[in-house]
Amino acid sequence: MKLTKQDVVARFLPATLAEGAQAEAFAPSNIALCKYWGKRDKELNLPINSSLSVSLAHLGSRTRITPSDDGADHVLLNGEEQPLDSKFAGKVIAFVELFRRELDQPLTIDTHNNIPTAAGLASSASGFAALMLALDKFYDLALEPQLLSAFARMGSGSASRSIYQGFVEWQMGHREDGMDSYAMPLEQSWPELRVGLLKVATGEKKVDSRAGMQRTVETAHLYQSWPLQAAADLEKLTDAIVRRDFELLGSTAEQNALSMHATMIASWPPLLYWQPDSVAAMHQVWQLRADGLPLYFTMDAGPNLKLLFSAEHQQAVCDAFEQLEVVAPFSG
Ligand code: 2P0
Repeated sequence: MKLTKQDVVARFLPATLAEGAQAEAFAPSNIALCKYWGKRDKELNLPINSSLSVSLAHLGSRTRITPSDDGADHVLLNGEEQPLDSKFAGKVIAFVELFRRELDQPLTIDTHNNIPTAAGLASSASGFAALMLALDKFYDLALEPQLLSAFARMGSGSASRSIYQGFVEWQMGHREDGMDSYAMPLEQSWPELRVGLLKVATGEKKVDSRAGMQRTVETAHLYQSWPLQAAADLEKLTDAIVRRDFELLGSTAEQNALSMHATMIASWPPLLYWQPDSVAAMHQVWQLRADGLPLYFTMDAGPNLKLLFSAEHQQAVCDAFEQLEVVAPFSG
């Protein structure tokens, strides 16, 4: 029988928890330089490949948990109450239930994302990481970071990486219960590194990451090459970070993203997250690079680009791309 999230989490918790008073936690968004794409276990969000990301410092989610005084759960997002039968509230409550179990304590879960909505960034990574960190405090669990990461992963795979700031590697692991599939921070920092969030289009995407990666794994023959590509890229990125080799970092991240998109395009029905403006922006990056600007991009399951460059080139990059939101991941 397949293990469920409930089975796995229960093993690490006391039989019953004490009711909590209140707790609040923040977790950053993250951008993968080596992407997570494809699962070997959908229930536990166990990946087919290891991945590596950089967290976005102050951009992310802040979640507050308080006891609710009217006998019912409440889920708020950016100050607005979400119906309990909505997709968002359903996911939040299902995750809370992994910990609350038979405790009869209704809660208010209040999440604020400060990710610029204009940047079209996904917020499930920071959202589940912040929720996990808040639950850890609320129930006074004092879990180790590796457990926090493994549990956050069950909410959303990429949330495993949002437990930490800086460069983060999520090792795929091999165990059936997934407890060796968690993220760890790298010790290296890179103060001059900049990530530029370039908005191409906003609005809900038609196929979310979860469905998109499943379709790719099931229908794209090209996907067979992905785990090899990801493993080689992860090694190159680690080397680039250790040596602070920006060209190696940028070129590897860009090729990794385009390789992931190639597997998406080779799916059936095809998955093309790009808009015409995404392609135009890619050509603009390539032209600027040909003209001598060290500038690279990465892209996720959406039309927007994330630009990678060094602080010394920020002015030139901002001149080329108006309204770029620039993040310094190692600023603090
Ligand atoms: C990543 N993405 O590594 C990749 C690149 C999107 C493209 O992680 O099903 O929202 O919740 O585990 O974590 C988005 O996938 O998917 C993602 P689930 P998740 O950042």
